Amino acid sequence: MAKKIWRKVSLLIVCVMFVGLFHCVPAKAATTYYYVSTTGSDSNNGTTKETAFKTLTKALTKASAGTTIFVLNGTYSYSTTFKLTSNGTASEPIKILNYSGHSPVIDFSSQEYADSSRGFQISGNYWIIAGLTITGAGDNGIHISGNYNRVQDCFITKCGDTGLQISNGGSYNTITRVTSTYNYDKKTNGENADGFAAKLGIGPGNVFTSCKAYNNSDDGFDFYDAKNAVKVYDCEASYNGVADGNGNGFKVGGNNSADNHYLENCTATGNRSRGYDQNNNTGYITLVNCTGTKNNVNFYFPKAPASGTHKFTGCISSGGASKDKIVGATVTNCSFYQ
Ligand SMILES: [Ca+2]
Ligand SMILES: [Ca+2]
Ligand SMILES: [Ca+2]
Repeated sequence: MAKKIWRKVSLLIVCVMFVGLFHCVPAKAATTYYYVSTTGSDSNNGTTKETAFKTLTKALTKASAGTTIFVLNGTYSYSTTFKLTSNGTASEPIKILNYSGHSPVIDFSSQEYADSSRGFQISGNYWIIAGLTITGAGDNGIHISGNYNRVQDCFITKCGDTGLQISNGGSYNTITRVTSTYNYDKKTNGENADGFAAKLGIGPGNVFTSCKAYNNSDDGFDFYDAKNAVKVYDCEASYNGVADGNGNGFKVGGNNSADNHYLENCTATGNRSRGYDQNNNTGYITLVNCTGTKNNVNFYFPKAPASGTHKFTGCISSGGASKDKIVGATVTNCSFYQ
């Protein structure tokens, strides 16, 4: 016991000796709050509602682990991409939030229509974006290539490509209660703009929960050539497919990548082509309690996986114009149109 106490006392003495030199006790950075208001000024200090910054651009120059930026009501127009390259931490993410009860709109419609014209481009880790309406980006409203980011309670619309896209290795991102709608790539006649995409080489651990994709020109959700499995809970894909768009609700993989995607409690309604579709995904898909209603084809899985079987449980198909195609699946308590 005496030895233990002496060890503690000596450690304390050593710490005291080196405080200021080596910071024995790591100081916990205080959460720092900044405010953005249409009536603010970028020469303010930004630290209260009354002394808010005018632009998110200015507030983001202050962003580091533990920073929270509150955005007040109003429409904020920007023509450049917010490149979120800093990193938060698990315990101190960097947050961009609507101020409580406020519904700010971030309007990118003055952006050039180009692949590089994203609204928010998150290559950093541990960001949280919540409570924003994001509209009119020349490409994706939000593009994520970083890890452990969260987007929640946002409304994304009228972007020139997919509303929210995860690509380039993005891992462990969670997208919750986000709606993505009326996205349309006009110069390619609608063939690319999905509601949500996790495609073209993502990492593991990406999850969509309670998200809605409707009236997008291409697909609702697209996991083409993902390279890793995505999990989807309680999501909805409706009435997608305009002009040259494919018009699938959930396109769960393709390009001979073996990705074992998992969907539970999802609904696909009125999509121009298929409710649940894949194009040469060689992995197996698990669908639990998913419904397809009034799509041209509700469930389209015409090929057996390269290994394993698809697992469809409690799925219901109704009102499809053409028959479902189900091959290589273990089917339990489902009602398909065959
Ligand atoms: Ca594009
Ligand atoms: Ca397409
Ligand atoms: Ca697509």
